[in-house]
Amino acid sequence: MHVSRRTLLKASTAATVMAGIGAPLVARAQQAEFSYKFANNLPDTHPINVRGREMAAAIKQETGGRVDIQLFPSSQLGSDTDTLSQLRSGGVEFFTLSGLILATLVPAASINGIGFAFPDYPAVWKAMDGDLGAFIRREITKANLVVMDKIWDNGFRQTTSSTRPINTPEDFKGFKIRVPVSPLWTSMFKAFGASPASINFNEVYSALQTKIVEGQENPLALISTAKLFEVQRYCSLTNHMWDGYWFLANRRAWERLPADVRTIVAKNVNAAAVKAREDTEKLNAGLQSELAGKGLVFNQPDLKPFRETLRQAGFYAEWKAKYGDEAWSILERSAGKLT
Ligand code: X2X
Repeated sequence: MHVSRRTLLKASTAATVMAGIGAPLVARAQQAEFSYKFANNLPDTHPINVRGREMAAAIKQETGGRVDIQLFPSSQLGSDTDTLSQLRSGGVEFFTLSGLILATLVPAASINGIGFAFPDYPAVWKAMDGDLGAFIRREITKANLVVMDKIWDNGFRQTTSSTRPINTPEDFKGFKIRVPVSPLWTSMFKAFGASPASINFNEVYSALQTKIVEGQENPLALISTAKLFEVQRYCSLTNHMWDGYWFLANRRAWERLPADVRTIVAKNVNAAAVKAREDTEKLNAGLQSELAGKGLVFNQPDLKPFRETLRQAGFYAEWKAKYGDEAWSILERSAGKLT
């Protein structure tokens, strides 16, 4: 059972009243040597937070209570772009962030989000646990952040809307769609002729509810856990990109941990990432009927014309030039020929 510090303090205050001065020692003994914050933008019920809590408990136990990781789900410490600044300054020690948003700081980190690059999950894990992931992590390290080896799954992204389903690339024309704060996302939806608006995830529900935008795109696990189905009518299985979360650490906070403690933390974070991948993948595969039951109307568009539209708009050529030949050839080696 998890006992939060607040519960413990409350209990010890009560105990002090009843039993005198012995009890506060219990609270003092619980003060961890390293008390670190782990922030993310996901609902408490999302696999990343469920596995994240297990991970924190295992780390606390294996370090004999020296490391206490507190979770802050649902952007409680600020939007993604705010939290990235706090991570860099050291106000937040751990943060899971989409590589595509991290690209505002590390441009190469968005490369796995290139439209229609990966056909399926096996191709994703081969790339992200292989050369492509290693390349991205080197770039992240150059930006003076610490990154764990295993990326956490967000998933293949689907398009939802309150106004119309997306059946063909033409349906995107003029479509007011929320995208995360990331040049790649904006560029891709502009290539479709849509009107993308960059909005952090913590404002997405209300942006959809108040119809500031017509639609958004996210994996089914998030459409479900963030209850976006309450404010959307259609869900088009566009599978247009795969997106994942890098587990990042502030470098000074990481280096304050003794080497043996770092080993325990990294081992547990990576193990939790792998477990959360399985949970999220299952949710993304199995949620369609549940969401249909809640009123979302699904359609499966033919995806070939979408990729062709991007090609004709010069999207692949433009991003190949931005990432450079080396990065692009690593992507194509794992994902297949794109240009
Ligand atoms: O902001 C989003 O849409 C989300 C939750 O999928 C990401 O973190 C990229």
